[in-house]
Amino acid sequence: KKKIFSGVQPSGIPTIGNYIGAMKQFVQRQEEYDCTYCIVNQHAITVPQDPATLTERTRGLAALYLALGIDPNKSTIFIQSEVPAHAQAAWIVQCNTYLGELERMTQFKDKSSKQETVSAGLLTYPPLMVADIVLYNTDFVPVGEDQKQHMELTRDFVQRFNNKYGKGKKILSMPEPMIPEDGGRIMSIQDPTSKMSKSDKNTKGYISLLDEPKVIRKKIKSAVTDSSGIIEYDKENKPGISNLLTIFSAFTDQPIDELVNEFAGSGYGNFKEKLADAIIAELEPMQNRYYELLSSKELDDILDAGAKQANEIASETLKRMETAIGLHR
Ligand code: AQP
Repeated sequence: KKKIFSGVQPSGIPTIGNYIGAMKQFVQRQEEYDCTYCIVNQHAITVPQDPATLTERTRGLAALYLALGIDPNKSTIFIQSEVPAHAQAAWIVQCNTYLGELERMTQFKDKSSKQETVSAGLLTYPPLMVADIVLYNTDFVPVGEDQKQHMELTRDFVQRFNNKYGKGKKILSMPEPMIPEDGGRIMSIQDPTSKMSKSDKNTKGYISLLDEPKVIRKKIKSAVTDSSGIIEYDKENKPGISNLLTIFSAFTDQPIDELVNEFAGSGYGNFKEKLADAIIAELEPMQNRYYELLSSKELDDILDAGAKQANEIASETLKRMETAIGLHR
């Protein structure tokens, strides 16, 4: 089986953007691929986090992975900081990545412009991501569009590392991103020109996977549209309604054109009500499972087993990297 690796940061409660862009695929791919899913808590600390909240969200994200349908008998689920090879490999990656490459990353530019002080870790976030991916001999990485540039950096690194240290042999596998055709970039429902983000200060801009049904209805009702009242897909001129159509399509698996036909002549009010129904129908049963799992011992057992499995594979790859560059006796 080909190998998949991906992760989500416990920097907030995941949104329907994280779900549509990445997490939904985590579940769908596990039959066909050998999957490893990480809770990337070391990535989360590249921006300030409250320690207690971070701990709580880390456990919460693990419960959410399971509640969404990731099956620990098929896939490995673990917490990044419980596998030391990530930080160790990241150092090797940093020493083989150029400052200019990192300073060019749009996520670094975006996120650093929003911080009062910028940690060195925010700049070296992509090398840690490279380490995450290469440690598991990954073939495919299901991610949203915002990670495309980091994936290109990962591929450049793998090629460079293999060329420089491989002596004709392949040390690391070359990974490829898996980005959904529609839904790779879900926009804020308050400002459809900016990306929906779980750490957005304006909580009305996103729908979190744990929002209660009545909150979901309220947020969808107040989602920004336009004054024309016509439901059509036109990303440029009607970004608000186009974003809602993309979300609708992701939650019902109905193609966008079909939805446009179905809602022709219907007002935005009715459309939004049906959209909220579709989101709630998918999220509500998942939320019930989440609350059952959150305080269970089963969750700890799964995370312990996951860390053990991940450690085995990751330390093997790390050894290979260290040996290749001369970090051994
Ligand atoms: N708006 C989005 N649409 C589609 N996919 C998205 N992803 C993020 N936002 C969208 C994808 O979700 C996965 C997990 O993201 P992450 O936790 O690694 O961090 P991020 O990309 O920085 O996402 P956020 O929600 O914006 O988090 P914060 O606010 O903490 O920075 C990734 O595959 C990502 O592409």
